[in-house]
Amino acid sequence: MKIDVVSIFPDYLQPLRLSLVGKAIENGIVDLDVHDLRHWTHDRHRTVDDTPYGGGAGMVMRPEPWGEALDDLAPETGAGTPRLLIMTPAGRPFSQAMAEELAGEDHLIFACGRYEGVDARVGVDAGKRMRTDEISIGDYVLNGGEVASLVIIEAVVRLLPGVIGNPESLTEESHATGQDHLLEYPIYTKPPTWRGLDVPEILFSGHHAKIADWRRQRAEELTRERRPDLLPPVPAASTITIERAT
Ligand code: 6GU
Repeated sequence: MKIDVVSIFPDYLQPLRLSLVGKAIENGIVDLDVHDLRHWTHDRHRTVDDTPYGGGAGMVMRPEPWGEALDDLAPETGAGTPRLLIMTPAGRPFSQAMAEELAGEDHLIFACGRYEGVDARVGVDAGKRMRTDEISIGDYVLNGGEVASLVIIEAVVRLLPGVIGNPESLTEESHATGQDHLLEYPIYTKPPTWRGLDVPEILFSGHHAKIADWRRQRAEELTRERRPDLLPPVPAASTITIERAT
């Protein structure tokens, strides 16, 4: 998978060279290029931002450097166009389902906005040539899209074949699609007692069906408590008419 990231702070993406994603790059599973948006500026001050039309606080990223960057990174090739992801808190919410979808792509381009955001015409123009989405990683505001692109790249790359040693760990975890959308059950390792806290007895039983039942129950409890929004909707109680003798 080819991944291009465009940012005015390329160093923000350095953590991708570490750990699992770093190894995927070393192994050639991922070809990552981080680009400085200022490379596509032409003035002495390498300007990327300006004041918003219509007034208001903060600065907006000018469209020209973005347009040129995307022209260079997404050349017209016959073999499928890249997928462009514009990072913005106003985007569609990122999810595990989206990570799984993106893991099937050959080429992703991440556009990391800063300031109040990128001129709205950049996405419209890019959308004429490639599949373009504005994506948010949650309902809070970051200073820029760099950390959001780190999050998405990590979530996507770990799904690529050969990145995670034991592929079973991908299917069991929280939010994996096909897991009934439950949070993961609590897990334990040695020692059996630690600071007065015991590992639940059932886990020593060797009774796999009972353990599976217990885990399922704990997962449901945890989900009901923390993320009731993930549970299937409770069907409306059917209306029963009680007839009263007159
Ligand atoms: Cl993608 N960008 C910024 N700046 N803030 C965010 C975000 C993205 N997702 C959540 N908050």
